[in-house]
Amino acid sequence: MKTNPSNPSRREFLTTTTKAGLTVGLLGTAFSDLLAHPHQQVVGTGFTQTPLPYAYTALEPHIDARTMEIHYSKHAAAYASNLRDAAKEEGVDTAQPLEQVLGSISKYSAKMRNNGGGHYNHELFWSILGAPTEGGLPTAAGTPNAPEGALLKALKTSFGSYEAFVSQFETAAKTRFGSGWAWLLVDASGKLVVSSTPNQDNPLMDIAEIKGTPILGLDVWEHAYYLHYQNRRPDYVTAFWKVVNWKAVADRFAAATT
Ligand code: MN3
Repeated sequence: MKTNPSNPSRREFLTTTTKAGLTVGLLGTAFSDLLAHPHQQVVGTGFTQTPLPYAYTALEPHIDARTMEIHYSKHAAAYASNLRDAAKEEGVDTAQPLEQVLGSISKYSAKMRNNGGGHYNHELFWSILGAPTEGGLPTAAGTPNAPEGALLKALKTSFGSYEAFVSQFETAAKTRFGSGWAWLLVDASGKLVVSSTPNQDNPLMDIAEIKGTPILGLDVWEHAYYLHYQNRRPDYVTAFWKVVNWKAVADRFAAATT
């Protein structure tokens, strides 16, 4: 999945080339194919919820089924619905990837910022979680479901070691005051960086303190953990590593760096 807003989306490219093709009368077979399927080319995050890629129970015992059900079907569903309302009110084309709107979010309303961010952040969050792996923190390449290959190399280059990255990320998640998110992102120079944002902001937004393409995110709003962990956010943050789907993170890393 392409999530880097700094690259023109495939849809944008197709729209542009299709118009150019029509203008100069170069409607070949390929263009005819494209015109026959004009709405199948959105690459990136859409404006509706994608189905959760696993059951509500899949992340037990680290993230409980009741929390997942309420989180996905109530909280995240509301962000998606409110985002579509905001898009309608502000005349935003929902065929474009949401990433493009987030990149210039300062031009839109608070409703768009809160719900566009809320929707994007949760779609990313569901995608980088997966069935628990035993053995706790993956600490080396070769450990089942640990970062490996180019991603592991980049983590070591950027943070010194995998453990140093984990420590920095946990600090960001534990010390975010109130509601927000912790992120691992790829910045403009291709370096991996840890950050945290308040509320539903994220690193794609032009108003973000540290900008880049997020490839891993942790929701530290109380609604994400309170039923199971109550006030013990640090325990939730530590347990998070057991349900990270590193393959999905690696895919996002590859998409953000190619
Ligand atoms: Mn949430």
